[in-house]
Amino acid sequence: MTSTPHTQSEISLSIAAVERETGIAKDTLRVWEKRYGFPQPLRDASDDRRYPFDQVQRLKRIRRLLDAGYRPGKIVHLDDVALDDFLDSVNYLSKTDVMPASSVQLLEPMLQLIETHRDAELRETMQLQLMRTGLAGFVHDIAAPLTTAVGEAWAQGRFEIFEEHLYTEVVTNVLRRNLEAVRRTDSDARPKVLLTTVPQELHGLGLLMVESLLTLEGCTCISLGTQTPLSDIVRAAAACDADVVALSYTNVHSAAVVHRSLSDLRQALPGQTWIWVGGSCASLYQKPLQGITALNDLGGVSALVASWRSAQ
Ligand code: B12
Repeated sequence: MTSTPHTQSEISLSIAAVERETGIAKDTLRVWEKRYGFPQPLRDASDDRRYPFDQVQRLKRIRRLLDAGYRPGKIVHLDDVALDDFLDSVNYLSKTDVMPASSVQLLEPMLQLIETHRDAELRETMQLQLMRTGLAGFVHDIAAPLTTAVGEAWAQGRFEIFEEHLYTEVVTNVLRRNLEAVRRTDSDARPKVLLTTVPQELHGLGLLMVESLLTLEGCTCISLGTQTPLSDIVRAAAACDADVVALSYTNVHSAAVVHRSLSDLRQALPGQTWIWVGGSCASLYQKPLQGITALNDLGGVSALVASWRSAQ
């Protein structure tokens, strides 16, 4: 079967797809439409909203400004030129304040390799960096900030989705290969950590980074990859005799979803099985449950392992 490719101006998304793509809730989109006159979706034959591609792109920019602390009333009504002015100042601040100049210098050449689709050179550059810094240094100084930078570049329209996929393939490949080289063969090393994500969470790079660090800490890691149904996580934890279940949530979920899945899992797992949670959504997990530890970054992984070992 062949299909005619759509041009970007012909593409339109449903409200659910826009929510997924931008992280802006459906109700909020409807409220903004009434209150600020933007977005202005078209209607399909069933009178459902359809959001044209350019409006979705503008919504992504608005989302970035909201994340940077702007209020909707100040930015939702703005046109692309005005939004770009605000974004320039946010990008300037985030580059200079959040990412040290040395990091920008290190990452920008790799971003350019992604942009020009030189995947073999990217793989080679990453492998060289890894040999210089070791696996842990590579995870902290390259893989984590570069992944965030790739997400930013995509949100700003610098990268296309396929370029993000290309990057994901290369970094996954480099991490996996080097992780296998340090994995121990005795599977008795404790803690035994089962790693996965819940259904709807397709992002697995954070998990792979944690797996690398945990393996270097001498843990036994069993990764199920992404999207394991909760009942299967519970069965796998029992079958593998896991001491810890480690989960990763990026910011595609609402606080309610994160909290519900964690409390369901906490109830279903035996009390002695610890749960470690990370990823950008971990900060949404605000009502801590006993036996669950949430981390926003990779800096605390050694301390997590040490606290499990000292409790035995
Ligand atoms: C790669 C990527 C993809 C790949 C994933 C492939 C793969 N095999 O993983 C693909 C192409 C599949 C993808 C799909 C989508 N993506 Co995407 N993706 C990304 C990207 C670039 C990296 C994601 C990632 O791996 N992050 C992991 C790390 C780097 O981030 P982290 O969550 O902050 O975690 C850190 C720590 O907390 C720690 N950590 C993580 N887990 C754990 C666990 C434990 C136990 C511990 C201790 C620590 C820890 O490690 C990390 C490193 O510091 C991000 C950009 C970003 N900034 O994250 C977008 C991003 C997450 N994606 C986004 C979107 C919109 C999507 C899609 C909806 C797009 C679409 N139209 O299909 C889908 C949704 C899929 C879904 N339902 O989950 C948005 C989410 C926006 C929002 N809602 O707020 C982002 C933020 C991009 C953006 N800037 O807009 N994506």
